[in-house]
Amino acid sequence: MSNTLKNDRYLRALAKQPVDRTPIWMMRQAGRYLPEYREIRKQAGDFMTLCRNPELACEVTLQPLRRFPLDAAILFSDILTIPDAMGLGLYFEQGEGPRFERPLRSFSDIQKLPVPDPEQELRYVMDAVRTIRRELKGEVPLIGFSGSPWTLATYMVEGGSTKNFALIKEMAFAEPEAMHLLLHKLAQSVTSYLNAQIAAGAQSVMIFDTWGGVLSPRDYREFSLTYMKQIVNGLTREADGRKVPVTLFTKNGGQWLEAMAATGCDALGVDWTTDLGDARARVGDKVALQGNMDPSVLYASPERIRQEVQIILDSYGSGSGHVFNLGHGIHPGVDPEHAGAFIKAVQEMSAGYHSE
Ligand code: 1CP
Repeated sequence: MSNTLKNDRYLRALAKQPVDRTPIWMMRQAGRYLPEYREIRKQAGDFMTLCRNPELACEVTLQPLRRFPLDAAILFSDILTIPDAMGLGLYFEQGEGPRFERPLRSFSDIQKLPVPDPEQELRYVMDAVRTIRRELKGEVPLIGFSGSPWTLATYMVEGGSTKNFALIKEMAFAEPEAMHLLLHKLAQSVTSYLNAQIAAGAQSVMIFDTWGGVLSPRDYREFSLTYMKQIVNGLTREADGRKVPVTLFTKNGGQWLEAMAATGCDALGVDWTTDLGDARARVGDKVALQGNMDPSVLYASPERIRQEVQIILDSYGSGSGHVFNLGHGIHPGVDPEHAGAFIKAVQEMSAGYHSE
């Protein structure tokens, strides 16, 4: 596969190489805030039909890039494809978020779980990666992704989204052996899934640990970080003669940035509850940083959005190693014009922080 990129600012920033301005992409940049996404989603019927169709998945991946001058594309899929491929039966109830038909209830459920073969049960994801790479025509890099073992386990044990994490924490504390067997199988599954995405053409990968932040510091290391580290160690780190950077993101994980950086990953996603400049001072030269505007700022006026962009650029300071992003996914109710104002602000205002 040809590896020449017209715009490689995102990969250069992750490698802390000089850039002309700070690259930007937005978590959940393809999705419900875009009317063109809602249109395709309506045609497809449901969300998983969209994910399972490589042409449609490619189309919605490219939608935000047609509208905005973003510096990276992210595969349109979901973190819950792995549990689905393990046989749990993923479905979406209208307006209710993800659910599983067969959540994990016992040690024997976990013992029976297979580690999926990405080119078999998850072939539709790999086909989407191949299609998107072809259609991107080298414009910008493609980001592949997965959930972290802990985050996937929360959905698999709870049977869907949860507010208090009662069942998963009961398992962690009352049946640690079962918990660890599940996390071990998920770490193996995520490693082969991400390696298959890299083989199919993903030029960078990100691990979303959306729920690591509900754990105590000790439990975070035991149940989440250990397994993300195993994954980082098992990933293909180079493809077509270029480094494939790995970004770890633990939502509400600001207090653990040093420990996360020590896993050997290339970059950390930072949410808005941590000051980016403090984060930079703490991790030093070890990793690049991605973030970290509160997605709710996009409800405010373009002027207010610009102010916030300025605050974040000042906080990180000059030099490479920063990928601008939201601290979490863009909300479905945001006006796409405001997203456009945000991206424009980063592009216009960030050049002064780079001397190239
Ligand atoms: O159209 C619809 O109704 C479905 C909404 C939707 C979308 C657009 C879901 C269901 N998933 C997605 C796509 C998605 N999910 C992407 C690709 C889009 C892009 O970024 O451009 C990605 C990277 C994800 C990742 C994801 N899914 C995470 C981790 C990141 C995060 O936001 O914290 C999580 C936790 C999920 C689970 C999930 N899938 C869908 C929803 C609504 C949820 C969240 C459920 C919950 O809050 O517990």
